[in-house]
Amino acid sequence: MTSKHPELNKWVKEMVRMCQPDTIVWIDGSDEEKKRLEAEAFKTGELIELNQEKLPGCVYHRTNPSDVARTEHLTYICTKNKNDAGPNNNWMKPADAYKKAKEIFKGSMAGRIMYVIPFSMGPVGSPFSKIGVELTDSIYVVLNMRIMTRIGRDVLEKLGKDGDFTKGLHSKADLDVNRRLILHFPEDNTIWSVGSGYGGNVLLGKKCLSLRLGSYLGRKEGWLAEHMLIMGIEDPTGYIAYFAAAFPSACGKTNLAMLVPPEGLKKKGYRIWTVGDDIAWMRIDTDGGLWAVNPEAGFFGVAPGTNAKTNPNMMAAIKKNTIYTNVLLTKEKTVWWEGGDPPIPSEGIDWQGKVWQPGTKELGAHPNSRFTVPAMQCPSISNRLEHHHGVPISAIIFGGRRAKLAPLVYEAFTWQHGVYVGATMASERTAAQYGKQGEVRRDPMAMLPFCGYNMADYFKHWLKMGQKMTRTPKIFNVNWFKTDETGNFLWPGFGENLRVLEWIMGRCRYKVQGVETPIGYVPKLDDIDLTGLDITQNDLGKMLSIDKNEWVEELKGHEEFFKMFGSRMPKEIWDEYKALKKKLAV
Ligand code: OXD
Ligand code: MN
Repeated sequence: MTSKHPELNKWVKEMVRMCQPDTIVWIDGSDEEKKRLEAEAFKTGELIELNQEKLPGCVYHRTNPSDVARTEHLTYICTKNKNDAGPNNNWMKPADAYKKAKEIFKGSMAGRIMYVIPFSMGPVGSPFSKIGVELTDSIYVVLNMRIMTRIGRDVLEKLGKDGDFTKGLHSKADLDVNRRLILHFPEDNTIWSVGSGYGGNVLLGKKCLSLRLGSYLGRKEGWLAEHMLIMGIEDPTGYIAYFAAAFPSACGKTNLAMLVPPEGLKKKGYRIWTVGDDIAWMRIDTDGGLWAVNPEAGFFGVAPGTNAKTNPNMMAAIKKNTIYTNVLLTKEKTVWWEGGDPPIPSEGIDWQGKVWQPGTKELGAHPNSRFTVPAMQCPSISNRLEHHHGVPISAIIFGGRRAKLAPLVYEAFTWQHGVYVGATMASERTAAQYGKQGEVRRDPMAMLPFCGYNMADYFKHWLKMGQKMTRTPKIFNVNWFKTDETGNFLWPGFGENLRVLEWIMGRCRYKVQGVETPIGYVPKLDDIDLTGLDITQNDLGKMLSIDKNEWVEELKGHEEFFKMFGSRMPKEIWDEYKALKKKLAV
């Protein structure tokens, strides 16, 4: 089989010449194809079939132990001009990058099959969507792409004879970390990934296309590709407000996207609708407002810590048709992970294939072990996931993990100020992350590893988008992680976060007032519903307080970060910096 698209056929031929696969298989996306591929992978051991009574349609996979996370130091943006990639990216000259990777790709698929996966990010045919084609030698990749994106015949049909598409090439090659490269060529609409089998590096629709190339295309075409969840909150009258929210990793983004209202608020009649947990593509629609689609069709979530309390909706979703990666495999062919629901299995095989028992020093599941699950299986999924225009965004929420400094919630004064709030986002490292605990990492809009071009230009693009809108979303910042003197969290988090979202919703509908502070508007103490919580208004006051000295100190970090971008940094951001400095001085 080939396609009706001469350019696509020509490119596949060229890549075949380089990678030398034995066979080429065009993926049609059918159920029979899925069964055939699974059977093939069970034979080779690439996949293990799980207990079909307890986990129907579920399979298990282990990656190479040296290949368990995104390798940011091997990820490059290859633009002709180094400054276009910016200080926020690793950079290689396109010609050098192609040459270096070619050496690894050459003959890498000998003895293997090359799968050609046509995929659509966003509903097939939506004006928001983008088409890509990924060539890969991994069945695991095909089966994951099948869940995370829309694949197959419909996509090829939509592409027609001359549609635009992103060229994605992936080979596991020999999985050697010294011969691993994740290369983005925004000027060629091309991605080359070699030497890895880990999701974030190899599911090319996700971080590579939807964020790195997506952000580049977004600037060129006048839209935003963001590392954000999208959720709707239905109030007791049936009105649904949609929010997009960006958090650095380890801040509970997936849990927030599908939270279950706590008892007190459920009685009021609130309901959550999940649109996406990781990526938002946002455009200005004909009404002058910002509309968002989730370009993905599945969730690629972190397993450890996911349980019936932290995320009951996800626990319900992953009971069928799910790919489990690097979790603990039990004797009865079910799965478990640290921070999962009881019972703890008496014995199992860990993510490295070794025997594990409770008390074993090593973890049963890798801290970055994952599940891949169709979004439609989530009980809170919104039917707007398939809507061509997505959802209208009322508020954009930024957040981070800060033990001090940032109050529980505050609202930016204007869009421009909100861009400043996003640009100065930061999070403190937790024990689960490599590096010094407590150290503050700047991660503007949670896009530092994902912005496919110079971040100074990215801030400029955000400012420009604000000027173009007539129904501009409000911008907020939240911090669930403020602690008391002894290091205990002040706020209970999880489902209770809805109490803060309720205030945000009230602000968007001009129903509650804010209290002005130097950094933005915070809630009046009466306006956060504390019913049923063991929190006094005095405690809440502490969570909402602003310590000017801490903020003056924080500003030094802002300045240092912005200076990295030199004269490319937009003046408006420096204006906001100066305005804040002045307010803090009085
Ligand atoms: C992810 C990430 O996997 O942000 O979503 O790393
Ligand atoms: Mn992410």
